[in-house]
Amino acid sequence: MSPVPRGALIVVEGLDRAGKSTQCEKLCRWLEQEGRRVKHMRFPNRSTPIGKSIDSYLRGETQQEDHVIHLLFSANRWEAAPQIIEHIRSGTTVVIDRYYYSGAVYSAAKKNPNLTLEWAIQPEIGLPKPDLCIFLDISSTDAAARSGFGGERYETSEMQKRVRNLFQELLQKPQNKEMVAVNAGDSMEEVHETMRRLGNKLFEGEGLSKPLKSFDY
Ligand code: Z5A
Ligand code: MG
Repeated sequence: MSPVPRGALIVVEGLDRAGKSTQCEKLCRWLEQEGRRVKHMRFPNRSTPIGKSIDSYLRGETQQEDHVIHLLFSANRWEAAPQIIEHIRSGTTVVIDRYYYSGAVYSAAKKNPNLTLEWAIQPEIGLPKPDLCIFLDISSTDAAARSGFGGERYETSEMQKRVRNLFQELLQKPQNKEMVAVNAGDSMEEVHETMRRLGNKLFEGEGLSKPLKSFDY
């Protein structure tokens, strides 16, 4: 009996209101229609004890030292890592709304001199590495014009500009070849169509015949 082919690990990243959650939903629905098993996850996962601390921090109800909250975001991914690996191994494709790329850039964007991008990326080393990371790129002005912007900590245009620059920095790094930028200013259907194309390319390529990698920097 031939082994079950592994699932793919697909991450959707971008600024607040770039359309990540909308596009993750659409991508999952399309993958299911294509006959694939799919698990939709998101970070922060606010349902765990660590996630609840993150949630109250993001709502401004509690304070945390910058490094502490950074490590909590990372721990929130590490606590899910065994589950991600098991889904992929058993043939389920995992679609994740935000992952360690957000982890690194939001903390580094705080301009704390002791919390650089290089420092912020370290606790993420060893996490399951995505086969594809779709970066939904949108200007902070366009993102701010979409409904719901402004409710949580970090949702200021200055912070969003720095976050966008840091995402661009990650895109340039040779170790992040799985990152692809997509214009998130296009219509929802256009963005979805581009993402379907990227999905088809991934499933038709050689990459998924190789084992899932661990993130290395
Ligand atoms: N954070 C961190 O610091 N460290 C970490 O490790 C992680 C996260 C993982 C909460 O994240 C915060 O946590 C976040 C980063 C930080 N920063 N802040 N603040 P979150 O993921 O829970 O929440 P969010 O990212 O603020 O934003 P969001 O609301 O989830 O945005 P979205 O998912 O990208 O957008 P959406 O909900 O799909 O769409 C937003 C609206 O735009 C909605 O009305 C849509 O109908 C509309 N929309 C979507 N696409 C389009 C297009 N193409 N055209 C027009 N309108 C559209
Ligand atoms: Mg969202």
